[in-house]
Amino acid sequence: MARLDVIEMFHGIDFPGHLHTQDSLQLALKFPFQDTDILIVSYPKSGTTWMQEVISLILSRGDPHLSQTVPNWARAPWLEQHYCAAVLGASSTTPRVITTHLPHHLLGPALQGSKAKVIYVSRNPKDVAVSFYHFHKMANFLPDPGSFSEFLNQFLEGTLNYGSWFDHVKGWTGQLATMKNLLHIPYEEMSLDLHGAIKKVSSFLQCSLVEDEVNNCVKHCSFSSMKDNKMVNYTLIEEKIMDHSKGTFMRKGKVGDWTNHFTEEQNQYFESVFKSKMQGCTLEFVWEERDKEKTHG
Ligand code: PPS
Repeated sequence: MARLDVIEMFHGIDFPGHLHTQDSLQLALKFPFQDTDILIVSYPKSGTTWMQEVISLILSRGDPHLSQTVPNWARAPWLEQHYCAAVLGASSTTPRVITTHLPHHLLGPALQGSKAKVIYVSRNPKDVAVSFYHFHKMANFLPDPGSFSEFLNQFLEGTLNYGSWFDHVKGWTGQLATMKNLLHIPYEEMSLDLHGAIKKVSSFLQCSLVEDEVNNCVKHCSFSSMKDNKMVNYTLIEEKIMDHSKGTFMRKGKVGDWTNHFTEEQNQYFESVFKSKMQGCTLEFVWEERDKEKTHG
């Protein structure tokens, strides 16, 4: 399914016509979750693939065999993409691991009453914007990003594919007080203490690991291991869909790369939009000391 120039507008949000159809999006909203399901939720470029790898490794108790032989999209398919039903139908593995970029206001009703375990991954939106910008250059199913400045404006307006980062983060993290089966893990926490993050996720999944198993998970989901793993670095995807001469999916894997892209003016504008859009959001994000100092005094 190429449909590289098709955009599917669904409930006011643009999705790439490559892999998304009106039917696949509609089906996702009525998905019959099982209580044993594990759902990874994120806005794009927030650490989705990393969490897919963390979970695969936790479930295999640190054994990398599956992660090194089965592509991430077949281990943890995107619920809203057209091949999801086929992937889930072909496997009888429990628990099922499913991924989604859908916002809570669309997917929330399908999860109502379900005990499926939901892991929400967030990331500093400035780093998300930078990562997404570079991804737009290589992903031929996404529009040409134009200049970084133009792209950043679209990010802040919420008009990019997959919608608004602000709505996404507010929508899902706003459920933390009431949804017992929801865990929020920031990318920065994984970056600062991957070992601790893996233990936190494994305990949430009620799959406790011994120290050696945790260490194996850490080893196989490090940036360098994943960068070399064809099953997660997207080099299996053909050139006309992802142009690998224009960038790499596993690009830098760093916290704070935004400082290499934002001008002071862009940073100030970003901060003002952030402040107004995140008003009323009580969640404290710990992104990075440098960022905190720079932007919050
Ligand atoms: S997508 O397209 O939405 O599935 O992208 P996603 O996986 O959410 O985000 C891709 C970014 O995550 C980085 N990444 C990692 N960083 C550190 N360690 C590990 N193991 C890791 N795996 C993926 C990846 O490099 C992208 O970030 P940038 O900043 O572009 O490097």
